[in-house]
Amino acid sequence: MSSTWFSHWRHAFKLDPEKELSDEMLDALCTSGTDAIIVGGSSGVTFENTVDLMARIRRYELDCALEVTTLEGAVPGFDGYFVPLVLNTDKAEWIIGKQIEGLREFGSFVPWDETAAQGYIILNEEATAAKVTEAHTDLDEAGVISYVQMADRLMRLPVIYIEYSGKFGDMNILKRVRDKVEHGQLFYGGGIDTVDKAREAAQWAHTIVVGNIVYTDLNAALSTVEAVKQSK
Ligand code: 1GP
Repeated sequence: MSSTWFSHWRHAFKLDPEKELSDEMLDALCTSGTDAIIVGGSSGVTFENTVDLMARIRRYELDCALEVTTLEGAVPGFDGYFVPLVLNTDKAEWIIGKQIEGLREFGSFVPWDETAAQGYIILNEEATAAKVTEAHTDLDEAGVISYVQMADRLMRLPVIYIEYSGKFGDMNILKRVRDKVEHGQLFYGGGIDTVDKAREAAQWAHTIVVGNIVYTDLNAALSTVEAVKQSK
């Protein structure tokens, strides 16, 4: 795995700018020992709510990155930027189209050294991102591996993101994916809401991402950090 600004991340919280989070909750997340906060959402992301959340996270000393999913939500001032490419869709706009629109408009402002593409493989059909992008989520193991090889070997993307957002995924598939990833950093996200799930996913993924549970059970979300720290 080559060295990047996010190489050391084992655990990250993903926060949605559209969702409400009190100062106390944000403080608990930012001082939990997690490596980073990723700001991103599948809908309702605006310049205003993204700037607002960034400014609140910036008071803390931890990495804060933006997953750029809309043009209006592309806000300067983050430590790093991720540009998602959804690989398992036939809709070219999600693989390269929106990204080209973004570069046409903002290409000269991109901080390239702190910007990385993520090869998303979305595997939960119920996830908003799967619906929006019309992702082919019904892949068998060989299918998933072929996307991983595309992302990691052919496209040499710095991040391979196995995304089950909203549901805990198939850990056997994640294990097989890990065996195949040679160059990129393997991110896993989806349904991590207990210490055990965090530990299991962290066994195979380089980086685990914890999202939804932050908003429904903060203590459970915080416990996932400890699971990863113990496995370091
Ligand atoms: C979402 O991968 C993240 O993009 C995390 O998933 O919200 O299910 O934790 P959850």
